[in-house]
Order: sequence, then C-alpha cells, then structure tokens
Amino acid sequence: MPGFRRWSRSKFDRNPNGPFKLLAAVLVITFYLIINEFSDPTVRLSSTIPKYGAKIQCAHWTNGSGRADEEKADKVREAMKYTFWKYRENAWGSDDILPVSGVGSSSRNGWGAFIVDSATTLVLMGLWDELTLSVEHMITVDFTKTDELVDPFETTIRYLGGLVSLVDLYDAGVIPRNVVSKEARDAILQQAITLANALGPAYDTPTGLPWPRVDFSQSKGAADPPGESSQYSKHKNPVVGPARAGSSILENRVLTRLTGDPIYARNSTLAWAPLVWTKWLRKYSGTVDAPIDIVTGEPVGRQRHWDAGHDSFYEYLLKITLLAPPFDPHLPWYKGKFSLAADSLREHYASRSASAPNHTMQHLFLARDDDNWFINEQGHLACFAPGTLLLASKAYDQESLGLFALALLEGCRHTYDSTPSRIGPEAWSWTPKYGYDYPIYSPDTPREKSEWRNHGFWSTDPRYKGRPEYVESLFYAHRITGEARFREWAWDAFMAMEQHCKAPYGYAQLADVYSVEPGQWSGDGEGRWIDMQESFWAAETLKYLWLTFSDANIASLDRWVFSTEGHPFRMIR
Ligand SMILES: *[C@@H]1O[C@H](CO)[C@@H](O)[C@H](O)[C@H]1NC(C)=O
Ligand SMILES: *[C@@H]1O[C@H](CO)[C@@H](O)[C@H](O)[C@H]1NC(C)=O
Ligand SMILES: CC(=O)N[C@H]1CO[C@H](CO)[C@@H](O)[C@@H]1O
Repeated sequence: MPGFRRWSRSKFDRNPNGPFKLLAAVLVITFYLIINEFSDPTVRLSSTIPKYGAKIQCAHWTNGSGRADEEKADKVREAMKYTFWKYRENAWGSDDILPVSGVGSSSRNGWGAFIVDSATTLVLMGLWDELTLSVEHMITVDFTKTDELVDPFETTIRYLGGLVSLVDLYDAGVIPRNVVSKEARDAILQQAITLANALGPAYDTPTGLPWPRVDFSQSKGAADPPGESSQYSKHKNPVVGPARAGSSILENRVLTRLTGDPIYARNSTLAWAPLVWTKWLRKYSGTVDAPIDIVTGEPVGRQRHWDAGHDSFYEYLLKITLLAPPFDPHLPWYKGKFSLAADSLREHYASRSASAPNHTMQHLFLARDDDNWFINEQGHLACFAPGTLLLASKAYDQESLGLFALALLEGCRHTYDSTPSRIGPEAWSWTPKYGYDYPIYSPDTPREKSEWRNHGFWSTDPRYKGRPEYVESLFYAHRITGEARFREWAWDAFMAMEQHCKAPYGYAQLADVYSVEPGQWSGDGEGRWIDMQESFWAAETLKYLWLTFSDANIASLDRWVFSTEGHPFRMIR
C-alpha cells in the first residue's frame, strides 16, 4: 500500500519535509483541541484569577462606615448570647432547641449540630466562655456513631465546615491560646478527619457524584430515605442536585491543606467534575440541568436555576477560585464557568414585575425553569445571589455584574419592606414585565391579588424560617460598596427579628410574615411561631448581622472566604 509506505521511517529519513509535516499535524491537532476547549469566549478571556491580597472590600470608607457601630453590634451579640444560653441551659448536646417549648431536638445525627455550627460565630464575637464550653463538647463527640442515615451535604457544610474553620481561626491567631489550647486545636482537627473519613463512602460511585445518604453502620452510600425525593424517586438510580454535588469542595480543600492528605480535595473535586466538565448538552451555557443520575452522570430532570438545591454549586464555583492555591490548574475554568452561569442568570432568569402601582420597581427577582416551564417564583434562599455576584464583580473586576447584584438585592429588600413584620416571605411570585409569556403562577386568591396590587409580588409561602441569605447579601454589599444604607437595612431586619421571632427559648420561625398584629395570636405566640430554630440562625443569620456592624477589618473579605454555612476559611496562596 503506497499510502501506508509514505509514513514509514525510511521515507521520513529520505524526505527532509517529513518531520515538519508530522510537527504541523501535531500542532493542528493541538490547536484544534485548545480552540475546542476554550471556544466559549468568556472562558478564553477569563484566564486570570485574582491574586492573593486582591482588594475585595471597599478601599475608601466614608463617614466612618468601615468602623464598628458598637451599639448595634452589641445588640446582635446579645441576641447570640440569648440564643446560646437558652440552648445551653435547656438542650445542651441536642442538635437544636425548640425555641417555643424549650425541648431539645435531634435531626442531624445527634452530634450537637448547634454547638459545632455556631462555634465560629462565638469566635468572631469573642464569646470565649461560650466557646470553651462548645469546644469541650465537640472534642468528645463520637462522629462515627449514629442510628440514622447521614446526609453528606448537611454534614459537610454544618459539621465539617464548622470544625475546619475553627482550626483555621485558631491558626490565624483569632482565638486566644488561653481559650483554646494547642491540644484542643489538634483534637478538633482530628474530629474533622474522623468525620470526613466516615463520609468517604458518599463518594464511592462510578461518576464520583455523591450518594444522597451514607449508612455509617455499614460504611456504604445509600439512596434518599423513602418519600423524600418526590418525582424522581422512581428513577432507576439515586439522583442529586448541583448543590449536593458541588458544595463540599471548599471544606475538603481546607482539610487537605490542614492535613497534607490529598484525598479530601480529590474526592470533592471528582464529586463536582460531572457538573463542571459536562458532556451533556445544556440549554444555557454555564447552567446545570438537574437532578442528575449519580451512576451515569446523566441529567434526568431539566430544572435550572440558582434557587434551593442548585444555589451553592454556583457559589462554590466562584469561591474556590478565591480559596484554592494558584497551582490548581482548573481555576481559570471554574472562573469561566461561573461567569457564563452569571450571564445566563441575568439573561434568562432575572425579571421585573409587571405590576408596579406604587413604586418604581428598579429591582429584579430571580425565576427558575423546569424543562419548558418558566417558573415565576423566587425563594428566600436565592437572596444569597446578590452577595455572591457582588463578590464576583469585585474579585473578577466586572462592574456590570455588581449593578445586576444590587438590583437583585433591592428585590430581596423589597420583599422585607412590603410585609407588616418587615421580614420577607420564604417564597414569592410575580407577573414578569416582559419576555415571559406563559409564567405558571398568577395571583388567584383575594389575598394574593391584594399583595400583588400593593407590592408587585405575592407570597407563595409566607413563613420566615430564620434564614440568613438576605442579611448575608447585605453584609457583602456593605463590605464591598462601603455604603451606609446597607447597615440601615440590616438593622431594620434585625429589629424585626428581635420583635417577632424572639421566643422564650431562642428565636422562633414565623408562620406568616404578613400576620403579626397584636391580638391575632394567643399570648404564648402559638400559631404565630413555628417551634423551630435551625442551627444556621446562629451560624449565619446572627453572624452576618454582627459582621455588618463590626469593624470591617474583622474577617475581612480580602483574607477570608465564607462557606455556604457562613464558616470562614483562610485564603492561603
Ligand atoms: C456622609 O454623611 C453626610 C452627613 O450625614 C451625608 O450628607 C453624606 O451623604 C454621607 N456620605 C456618604 C458617602 O454616605
Ligand atoms: C474517597 O473516595 C473513594 C471512592 O472513590 C472512597 O472509597 C473513599 O472512602 C473516599 N475517601 C474520603 C476520605 O472521602
Ligand atoms: C402610598 C401610595 O402611593 N399609595 C397608592 C397606591 O396606588 C393606589 C392606586 O393604584 C393609590 O390609591 C394609593 O394612594
């Protein structure tokens, strides 16, 4: 075969152009691969990541707004002390306290979720007596023993994140040595290692995507408990959403840094790899279709959004680029993916309300979609997005992202501002002004119609669950823009929580943020309050409120990256 012979060595030896042809072929293939890989313009342009020491916080504070507002910060600190001591006196060791009845409750495997999750808030506020008690407890817990299935997502963000953050805070010198000893610091790290190793089977799947649950007694991954994952529970394999798969990389990176053991970074990177390097076609670039089959990696649903179940995947795409060491070759890719996702969010999911009878409606809300359905509903959880986008706008120097973020923040604030309690609902809906012809929700009941007429949105779930996302975004807005108004908004929110949520044994959730008239409820608040206080109330809501009023040098965004549960990790490069 003459064609074949042309590639023989002797032919190359005789023809001086042969090696060049080979070289040219290699170059063409290489260029093809590079162009293919980076064919997304955003990915190509964004190959630089912020350098350590990059200034994220406002550099020019005016009117002293970067100094502590001692009085307000103290009021929030008092709320934390109240929360802590009611739990300490009535439910110590339980996962949480029921704030109305004062009874302990354990739904997070009984390892004292409150204690581990709230400890970093105690550190930042300098509540050393309380911290001493918490550390004493957390180093005696047996994190390998539990009667229930373990949720690797919740366990990673609340427990593992809380533990490794404490070690980081100790190593950075934020915790005085006479409060926590070196031995106690090492014991906390050992607890983190024990817990992370016990969670290991979560990552034992063909794709690396995590199991929804782990059975510690058998060291095996497990499916969702029956009845939990509604429409996909009949699917042949377990499925996960992006937040579950993509919110362990920060915590595990820190653990790898602290221990030198690469396994934690490796497993958590593989866990989100099928989302970050997907082979499946997507409707909008950067936006993940979910849920996803953990065995095949294939999306079995077509849900896309930045709301519950997807949120912290996008948050961690950004934050890993701030946290991880520069020798991680994937950082430019993560940055590109985040930027694409943020652009898609702005283009396809952000909308104004069509009804603006009494206000100018400069603000935006965030919708979702499910296959071809446009779901004109936003949850309180999605109010994390303004903070994350502001952080990105500063870190990546993208001003337009910052304007988008502030319009979203105005939207969240508007929900707080529109209710009689001055606290926003758990979820709300609106009629989009333009671009979306067939939104699935419209106001039906007289109450919905009236809310819509008066405020341009109506609540679809009127509860307040003690959630932090709105005040979290206010914290970012204050630290990044330096504008005093965000402190005012945070104070409004805090005063409303003081007034309406403070219960005999902590801070309760609200049944209806629209119904808080005196006399509407019985004297003990029954019906008005939901007898629940999740650990994120102390881990995040009070922490972000306090940080908004504290000196801006405390836990500066130039040096710390906050996990999705509000635990600060050191940026080390
Ligand atoms: C600073 O305070 C003065 C007086 O209270 C006010 O007029 C001005 O707008 C403030 N500047 C900023 C940037 O907040
Ligand atoms: C890492 O993942 C493997 C599966 O690939 C699993 O067997 C192991 O337990 C995991 N280890 C940790 C520490 O996560
Ligand atoms: C405060 C305010 O401006 N309220 C107005 C809202 O709009 C209705 C009619 O659209 C007016 O009657 C209110 O006075």
